[in-house]
Amino acid sequence: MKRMEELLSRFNPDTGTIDGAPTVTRRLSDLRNCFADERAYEAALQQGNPIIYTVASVEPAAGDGQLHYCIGMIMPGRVGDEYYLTKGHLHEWRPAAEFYIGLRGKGMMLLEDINSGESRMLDLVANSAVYVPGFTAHRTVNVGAVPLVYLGVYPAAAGHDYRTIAEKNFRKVIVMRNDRPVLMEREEFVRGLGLI
Ligand code: S6P
Ligand code: ZN
Repeated sequence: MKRMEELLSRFNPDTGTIDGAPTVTRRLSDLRNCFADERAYEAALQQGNPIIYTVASVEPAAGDGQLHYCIGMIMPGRVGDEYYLTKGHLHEWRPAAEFYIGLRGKGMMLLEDINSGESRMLDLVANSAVYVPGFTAHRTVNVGAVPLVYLGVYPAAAGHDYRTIAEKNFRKVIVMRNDRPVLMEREEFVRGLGLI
């Protein structure tokens, strides 16, 4: 039997931390090319380099059948009309699915099927969960006024592929229109800004 610390974890949905787990911090400067509005991104960087999100991860064991999990916390805010977001990724092991559970705040997930190219925007709020199938790029955004906190559970073998997203980015963006999040074609959004 594993040690108690490997079986039980205590997390804090207010701080987005898990006792004893390492936390990665992503600041605005780490998110170059993630926001479609590059002009607003550069302008925001001139104002400072705030923390956009943190991820505390627990990776008890590697190998087939094992699970890893994390708590993500995304701050409220926007760059232009785009809500604060995660880098977004595919799993290195493409068939790996993931399960997200909302703990606090008001968020949305952007899913993009890499085979069909189809996109979906789904609520991620307390008492709801989003199933991210394999072969699906996923990004999380905070569309509310308080930090968004969620738990993600994924196969230990999933791995992160940020490269593919960095090269092509998502086809769609979640932006604020009339105070509400809407899903738009990236190209249409960028054209509307006069950037192409
Ligand atoms: C891992 C899982 C999450 C994300 C976290 C941050 O498979 O999807 O732990 O890593 O939400 O997002 P990102 O895109 O920066 O890894
Ligand atoms: Zn993932």
